[in-house]
Amino acid sequence: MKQLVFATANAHKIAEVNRLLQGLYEVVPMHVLGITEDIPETADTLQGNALLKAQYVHQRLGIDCFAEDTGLEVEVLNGAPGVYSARYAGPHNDAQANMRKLLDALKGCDNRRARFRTVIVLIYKGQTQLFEGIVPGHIAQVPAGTNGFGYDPIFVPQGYDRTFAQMSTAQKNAISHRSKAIARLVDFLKKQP
Ligand code: ITT
Repeated sequence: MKQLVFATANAHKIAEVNRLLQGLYEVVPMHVLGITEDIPETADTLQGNALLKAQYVHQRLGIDCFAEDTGLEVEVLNGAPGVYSARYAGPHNDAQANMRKLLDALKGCDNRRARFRTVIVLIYKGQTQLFEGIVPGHIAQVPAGTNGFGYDPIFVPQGYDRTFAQMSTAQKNAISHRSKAIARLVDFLKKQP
């Protein structure tokens, strides 16, 4: 099977993407190829950070690879935490602290509209390709559910009455920001000779 290197250190992302690409590509996480250090994410856009991660791995290994950056964009917060979602409550990517801070910021707020946005950068045969996936929804009043990761316990996708964390991986994957972006990546790859 064809291989694709995924420039991420996030085991949850690897598991989700593995399921999405099952039967099409073997996803090779960067750590398997010896890249275990943190790649600096110093850009101020999702696209910029995804590009930094993909370029880092491409420069090190010289093979086709992709990276993604995801942000939770809240309407009344003008799109925050957005590109800073991982570090919203501090430098340690602490999901509980991040969710607490967001729920505090929205206390008493009726407009809880939010969306997850994923940007994938693929470096394929030396060319850079971009793919985006968005899922609209809202921020719950309190966390619910134990599946998934990050902000999943407080994000309710539009048309549903439960959080991503109350869904199975298969249910989340059927509608998620990441799966939409991955579907576009797959469309592109299928068209390549
Ligand atoms: P990388 O190695 O790929 O950079 P990361 O965990 O640092 O992994 P991001 O920079 O994309 O990932 O972090 C975005 C933040 O949003 C981080 O706090 C994640 O936990 C959270 N996040 C990303 N995807 C999510 C999803 O599908 N559901 C819930 N939270 C998510």
